[in-house]
Amino acid sequence: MNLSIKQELENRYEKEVWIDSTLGESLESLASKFQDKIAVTFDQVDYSYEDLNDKANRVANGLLKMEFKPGEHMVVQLPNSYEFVTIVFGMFKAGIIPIFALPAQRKNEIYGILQNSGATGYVIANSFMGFDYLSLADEVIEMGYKGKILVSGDSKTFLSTKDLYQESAEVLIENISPGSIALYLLSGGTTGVPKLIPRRHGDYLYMASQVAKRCELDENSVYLVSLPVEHNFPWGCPGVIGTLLAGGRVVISSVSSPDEILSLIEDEGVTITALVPVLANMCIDLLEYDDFDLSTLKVVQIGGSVLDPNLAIRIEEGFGCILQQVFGIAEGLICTTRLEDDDEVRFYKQGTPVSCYDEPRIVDEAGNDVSVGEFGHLITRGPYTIYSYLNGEKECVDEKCYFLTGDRARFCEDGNIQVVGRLMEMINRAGEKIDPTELEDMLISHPKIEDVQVVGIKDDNLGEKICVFIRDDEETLKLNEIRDFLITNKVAAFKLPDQIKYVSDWPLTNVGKINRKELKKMGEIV
Ligand code: OOB
Repeated sequence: MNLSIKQELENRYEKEVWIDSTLGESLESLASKFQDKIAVTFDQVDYSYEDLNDKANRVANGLLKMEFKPGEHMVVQLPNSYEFVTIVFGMFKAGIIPIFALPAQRKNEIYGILQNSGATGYVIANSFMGFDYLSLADEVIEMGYKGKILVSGDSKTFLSTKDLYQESAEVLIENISPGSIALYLLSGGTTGVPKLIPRRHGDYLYMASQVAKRCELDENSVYLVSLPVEHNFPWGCPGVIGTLLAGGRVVISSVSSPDEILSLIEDEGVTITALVPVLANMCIDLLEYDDFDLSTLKVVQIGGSVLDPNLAIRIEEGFGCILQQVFGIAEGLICTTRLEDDDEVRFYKQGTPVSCYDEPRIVDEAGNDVSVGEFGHLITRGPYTIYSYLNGEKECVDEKCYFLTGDRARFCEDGNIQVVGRLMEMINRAGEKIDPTELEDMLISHPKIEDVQVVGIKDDNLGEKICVFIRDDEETLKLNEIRDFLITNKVAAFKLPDQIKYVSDWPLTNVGKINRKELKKMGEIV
């Protein structure tokens, strides 16, 4: 990476683009502007902007009293709750940097994160969804973690988050600059220890407010957090941060289940929520045999993985509102469709970057820009995209500071981007490259297939072979029927599947994306 290019970009962003504030200061001014207006609803209780600010101040003072120091790292692994928001804002105010771990993460990942970050604190709930986090805390201590542990709920051995709120609510904002690190998000890998993504106050505020503009949020907006809140999508795209900046209300669902989500939309008059495709599909299945009044809903954002256009259409019909596609990476770049885009764009494309300072490019293997309409590697730089992970792990940008997304995408004639999958997911069968999405798009049009994934499975002779996974309780089609169907549709012989498997449910990642690495493993089992 060329450091002088980086410096030039940074100077410009700082001067022209970033919001000149910190997350803590922003909450302070939102509280004086919106006062007793409801900021957050959780578990049927409403909390005002002033309440959130007051609690954040208490937490900030409480943390410093517990001898956490500004600049230190704390891993936060809490379930979706109001407390997550108050604690994290308390950290922003005290200058302590939260690392957003997911409740679904376990011993090896958590210990890896604690160790890589040198965290001095680890915040957990005592238990959630039947899992005992106190035992997890014992395990990471056994593995060598030496920092403090704070528990929400009962615990005999560890510190309690309740003690944080005892301290005075006097305003406290450590001397933090908008360009300093506010939080660490986790990279979206499906195995191994996730990399830590540093996001800064000014860049995060800027991104969230840009996405909020795209979603046309205002003081009447009611945003439902349906996904795990630690994920970039529900936290900042526009998520919690963008909604608060617009003066709206955030409703928090404690679990990502269709019945909880649909009930909350009805009960709380939700106007916008964000889902991953699999979860949206589950909601639509439920809507087919259960009635919910979703009339307040204006926008359903879908992102996180490739959305099949047939599902896109069903989402608008099922939810009775506008679909907004969101392509995003925790490392930065966010692209969305606009609410007024036509069907062609809303159903098939992922829109345009939320900032005119974003510089996405599509390049070939040699790093040269490809023409409009051609697929290639999506790389990008911009005011809220990172240049490196914590500890500089692995070079993730090129010489000119473009972040390498690893996604295969193209620019369409109309300027919208279309992301079709991961570059590495191209199946390499005896040297021939096969794009799994091409087969998936074709197979989904078969009347007996409702949900399908195509993955490459390791094979001694071919390198990789093509495996079709169909989600269905019954085995309705045989391999030769699928091959015949593809042949009728003029698919080249080298792209014909070698294997077919049925599953009743997809294996999912921590945030509910289809876990394709797990599918590969399942495909290898004969
Ligand atoms: C979001 O962020 P991450 O960091 O968990 O995952 C990023 C990866 C992308 O590189 C891409 O492979 C995939 O997830 N992805 C999509 C997509 N949105 C994300 N692939 C196809 N279509 C889309 N719409 O997943 C994320 C962060 C902020 C907002 C939304 C999603």
